[in-house]
Amino acid sequence: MSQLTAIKQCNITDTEFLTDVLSGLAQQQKTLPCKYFYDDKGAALFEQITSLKEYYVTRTELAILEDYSKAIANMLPENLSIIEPGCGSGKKVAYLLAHMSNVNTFVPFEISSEMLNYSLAHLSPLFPELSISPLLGDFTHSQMVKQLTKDTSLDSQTNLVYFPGSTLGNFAPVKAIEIMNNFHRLCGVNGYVLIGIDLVKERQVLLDAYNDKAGITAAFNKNLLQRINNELNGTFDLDNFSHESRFNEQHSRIEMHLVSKCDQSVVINNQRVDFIKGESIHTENSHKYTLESFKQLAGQANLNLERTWQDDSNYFALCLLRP
Ligand code: AVI
Repeated sequence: MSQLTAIKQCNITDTEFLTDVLSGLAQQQKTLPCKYFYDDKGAALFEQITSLKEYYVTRTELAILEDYSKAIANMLPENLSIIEPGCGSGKKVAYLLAHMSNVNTFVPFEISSEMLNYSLAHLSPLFPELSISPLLGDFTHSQMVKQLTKDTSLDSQTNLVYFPGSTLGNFAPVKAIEIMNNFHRLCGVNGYVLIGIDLVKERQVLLDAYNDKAGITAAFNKNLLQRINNELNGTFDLDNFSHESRFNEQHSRIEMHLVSKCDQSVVINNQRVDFIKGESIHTENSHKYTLESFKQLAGQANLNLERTWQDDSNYFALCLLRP
């Protein structure tokens, strides 16, 4: 039987969806935080995105894991604990665990207790010998991570912080450094960090990955407006917005936007927001790195790049870092 320790929890403050939405839409370049994409419908749409032909990200990372998890395991010591911030369903770590005999504990670290329970239910029968020690909290919240590392026995083990999926790319550089600092804290002085990053590549490949022919990414983007309608009494007409993916050369990132097709007004919780034709709401950034730019970024969190594993086309990299 796998061992399961009690879920450790740190207080999570209200997400303040309404405040974030209204303040984002009050800016000159209207924005909405991408973390709100993932209600049930958004999570299901993202799951569909991961198997789209144009969206190479997930299958490329999984292929790298398939090819190199033995090599990755060989770089790591015995009796390892894997901590996965934002582990979701636990699907990705299962690939890693399947090839590693040196792991005795898995620490799923999630903001959603439902997802934590789901990952436990998924992983326990697959890895009956594994001890699973869930943490409920927000890995982007530095104070919370500080508190959790104090309250737990994480530093009595050798830890690998595993952060796949190119999720780091969804954060602006300053926040990405802060998050890697949190990983530094979580892994401890003798620990390891394994991060999946999406690499710079031909522009059209990037644009298509975020604007697929079947319109799933467009539906994912527009679902954010639907969520505002559902949860904040919004009056968005989804047909009055079109989805766009743009490449921002200066910041080396894909941006997703929702462009207003006409002059229009929308009401959210009794507050009016005006749009002119052609004006956009910037909904997501997905930064694309070179190995050098990523090395520099990680260096600012005092993490050194030790090894990388890539696919043959150099689309994606798994990067092993150490304090
Ligand atoms: C979750 N994240 C890594 C995805 C990405 O590629 O930036 C989110 C996404 N947005 C549109 N397609 C996928």
